[in-house]
Amino acid sequence: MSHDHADKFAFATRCIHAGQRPDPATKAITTPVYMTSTYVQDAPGEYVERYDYSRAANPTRSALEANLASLEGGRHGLAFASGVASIDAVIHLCKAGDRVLLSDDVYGGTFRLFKRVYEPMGIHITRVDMTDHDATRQALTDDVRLVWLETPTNPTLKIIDIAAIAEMVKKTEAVLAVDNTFATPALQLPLSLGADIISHSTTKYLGGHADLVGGALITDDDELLERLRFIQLSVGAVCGPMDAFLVLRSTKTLHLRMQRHCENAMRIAEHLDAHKKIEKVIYPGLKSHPQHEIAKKQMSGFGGIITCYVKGTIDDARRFVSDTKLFSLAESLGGVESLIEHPGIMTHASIPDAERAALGINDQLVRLSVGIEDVADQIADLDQALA
Ligand code: P1T
Repeated sequence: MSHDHADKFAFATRCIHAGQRPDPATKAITTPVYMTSTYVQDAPGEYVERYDYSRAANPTRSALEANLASLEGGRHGLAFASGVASIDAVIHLCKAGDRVLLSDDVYGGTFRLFKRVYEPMGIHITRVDMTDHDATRQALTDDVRLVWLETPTNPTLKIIDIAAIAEMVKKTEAVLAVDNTFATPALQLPLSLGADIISHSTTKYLGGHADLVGGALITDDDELLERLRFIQLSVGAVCGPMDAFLVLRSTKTLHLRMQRHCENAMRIAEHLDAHKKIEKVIYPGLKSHPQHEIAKKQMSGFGGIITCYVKGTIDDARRFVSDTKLFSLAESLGGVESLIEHPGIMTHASIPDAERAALGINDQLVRLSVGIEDVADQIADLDQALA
């Protein structure tokens, strides 16, 4: 099946087939890893499609880009060397003097890129709690050219109503970019809700096996594609062919993995919610989550990430994350294996103390990336560590 015909099919079928076809040279069913830097030209400037040099295009990367575009319901994909490289490409749509409106709770590295790399270069940054629509509307001043949000947010799992924000942004000159890393297209389709660009850290669920670092952008807009493709070619942080192959291999099972991540996370969230050593659990699937109704509306599942506040002090939280055995103490998320971490010390350390405190990223906060192991084993591990 060529990707030209893939969009007639349901999500699970597209996971496996979109963007891929038997290799034209041999009919190999699996897209080969094209380890090549360049392509032979018949005459100067005469080459196949866009294949003149591998920074511009590589067939393995092209297959991944088409696959991800199809899964997100967009027409165009671009694969990058990391999630932050894909964010960096979007920021390049702005120039000095422009303003970016950023959701207040984002991955620490995203905050660092906007605040510490681009703000000193003259791009203004406003951060706002996008669950507060009045505040967001007020923050959408005339100079805003890019609105960037994550939902669910990292790490406090706020759910932002993408359609509501898109409606506000449509009335302005800004572009709306949604980081869909936590939900993935298996659970949430931001383009269908009005986003202009989707960003991914493919390091996470799309890669799914903790064996690569990568990123991607998806858009349905031809003009945005041309601008982003030019930035990708010029800046050069492209996804290499081996990493593209690994992500492509992983998206074949994305629908199944996400289903299990969601099932296990729901069980664990309920279990921790009733645990005497846990102060509070944040999981979009719990009725107690402040935006549970929005999550039900815009997501088809609640994801594999749980955050919780451990009772006691930072030492109790440290002991919890250090004493799990099945849940490995590590940054990152979205792999088949369960991970646990302390955002304040680890993934969100680059956010200033006062801002972290205001967001609720405190000493007691622990983040779980619930893997697809047996849920009884996962629960037993968390219980023994809490005991
Ligand atoms: O690590 P990289 O592939 O560059 O992706 C950055 C990134 C972008 N967006 C979101 C929502 C992310 O969570 C990340 C990376 N996050 C972690 C490493 C983490 O442990 O939260």
